[in-house]
Amino acid sequence: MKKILFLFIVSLILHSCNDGDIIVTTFNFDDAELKSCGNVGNYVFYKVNPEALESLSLKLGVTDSIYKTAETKSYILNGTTNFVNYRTYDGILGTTYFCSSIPPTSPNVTVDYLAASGTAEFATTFVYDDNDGVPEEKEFNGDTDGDGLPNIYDLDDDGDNVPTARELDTENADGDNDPFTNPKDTDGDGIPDYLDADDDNDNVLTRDEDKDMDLDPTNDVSDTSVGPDYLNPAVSETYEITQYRVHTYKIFKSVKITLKNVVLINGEEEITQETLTMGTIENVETKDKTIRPEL
Ligand SMILES: [Ca+2]
Ligand SMILES: [Ca+2]
Ligand SMILES: [Ca+2]
Ligand SMILES: [Ca+2]
Repeated sequence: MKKILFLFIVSLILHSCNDGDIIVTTFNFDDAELKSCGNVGNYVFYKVNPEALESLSLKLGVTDSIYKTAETKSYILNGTTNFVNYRTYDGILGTTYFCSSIPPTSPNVTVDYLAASGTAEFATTFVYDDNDGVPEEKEFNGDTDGDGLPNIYDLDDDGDNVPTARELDTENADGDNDPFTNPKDTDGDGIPDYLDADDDNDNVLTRDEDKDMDLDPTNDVSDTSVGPDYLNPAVSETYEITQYRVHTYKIFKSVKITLKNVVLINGEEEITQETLTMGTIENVETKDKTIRPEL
């Protein structure tokens, strides 16, 4: 999967309430990787710029499973359970500074801004992998067999109980070592086998040419000189199959975090940011799914 590098450059304007002076400063989290730890009830997101001995961190005491769905969620910063800190230190932060259960005693915090208002926006995106040999961008954008699993994460796209991976160019007939190019089309009807529910065009669904009814049509062979019955138009016995095989797929989840309308406060000093991009965490969560779709 692609790694996306987000450059993180933020210019801040500090307003000093005491004398009306405006101090302009820049802090720079270029190349600082957004990291996270914790879990439901106590999420921590942080990035550290070791050169300037500074950090930007977000604590979220929410009970949501943040990455459950591919959508954008907003959490209100309230200063107690949900808040942002911008801090500087008198020394380099250890790698476990933000994630240890006992707060580290060093380095010391030298400047501490707290944001108790604004929102933290979480944009979660999913990448699916059904490991079926069809590249995600080449999958049909829909649900060929209507089993509720879109082709991008359906390992049996035509629902014939023969996995897509076994219906491509499995013999490497074209010699290019890519099973997706020139996929098999046994009956020559112009529909490749992996999208064809009746692969031999004998008017019996491949799924029903399953004599031992074990949800695997590939092991039912009446004539060994031809091959499995579902690829042999001379054999057209039908068995009433009422189930799909079990399907598995993976979801790789990534999240982009953006702070909106945050007001960082340190005593009488305020830093206001309309939009502050914290960054993206690739593969923040990976899920293995197992499901038997309804036939
Ligand atoms: Ca499907
Ligand atoms: Ca698929
Ligand atoms: Ca098929
Ligand atoms: Ca057939």
